[in-house]
Amino acid sequence: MKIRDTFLGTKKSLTDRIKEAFGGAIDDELYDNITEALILGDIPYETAEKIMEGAKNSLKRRQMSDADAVIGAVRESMLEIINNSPAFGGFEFPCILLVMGVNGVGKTTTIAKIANYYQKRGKSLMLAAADTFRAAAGEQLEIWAERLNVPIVTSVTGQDAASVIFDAISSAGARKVDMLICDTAGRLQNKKNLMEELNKLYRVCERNGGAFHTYAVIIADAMTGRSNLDQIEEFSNIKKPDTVIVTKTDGSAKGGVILAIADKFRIPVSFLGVGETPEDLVEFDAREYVNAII
Ligand SMILES: Nc1nc2c(ncn2[C@@H]2O[C@H](COP(=O)(O)OP(=O)(O)O)[C@@H](O)[C@H]2O)c(=O)[nH]1
Ligand SMILES: [Mg+2]
Repeated sequence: MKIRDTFLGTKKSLTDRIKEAFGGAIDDELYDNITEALILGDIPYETAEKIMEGAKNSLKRRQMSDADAVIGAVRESMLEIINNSPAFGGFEFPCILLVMGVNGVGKTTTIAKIANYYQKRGKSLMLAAADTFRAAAGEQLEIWAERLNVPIVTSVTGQDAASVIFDAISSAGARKVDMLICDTAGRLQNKKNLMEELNKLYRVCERNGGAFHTYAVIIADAMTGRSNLDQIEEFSNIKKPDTVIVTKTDGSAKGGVILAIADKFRIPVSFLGVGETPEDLVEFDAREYVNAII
């Protein structure tokens, strides 16, 4: 699957709405209509306004006034917002990825995808099952590890996640693996505990990682749209994530959450999840993404 085949719902609705709203004149009504369409595509109001400001300016400058010009201007303005936010520069090896995100967003599946991606590029991998809260979470990761033929440090439900990660780091160091990917819990008894726990896990990685670079990777589910932003904000309070991976872009998801991440948090998006198998991961590309949504 290619990025251009993602977010198809957004593309149709945005493009159609702009064409429908276009009565021949570029006026405030048209701008309002487009802003509304952007918001319906999961773009926060302030970001939508920013996009429209940029689009208005470029249309004025170039004195263009047809529907395609409007679409082009909106597209360029979106691209500018993403390009103003830092781009993902890749992981430095050896590294530890601490993968965080609410239950069900696709953490465990994405770990299999990342492992597959880097394995294909000649890197040695190891996994750590540090989601010890949810029963069966560890087994799910073990199944992936077996299929991908990647070593895993397993755990039992209720085990201290920090001790799992601690063991995994020593094992990864001894085997000299290039990348250790740690799964974490998406839910604990309460929110405050979860944030404290993740903070602790991050510190365990930093303190004991030695030569390993530690990256906080947050997984966001495109299907849940803007409600992801609250999660990212909360995680940012403990540690600003180094990168976001957006999953489930293959369904009827709206694409706006990526613009929101760029505009509000300035966290680079590295990959998009485009399905349920380990192969279903594509590198994020700003222009392809913008072309996919409008
Ligand atoms: N369509 C689609 N489904 C996905 C994607 N990523 C994960 N899933 C599905 O989402 C569900 C939850 O994934 P899981 O990895 O268990 O989430 P976790 O609770 O965050 O670890 C599973 O059914 C996955 O197959 C994706 O990119 N596209
Ligand atoms: Mg999981």
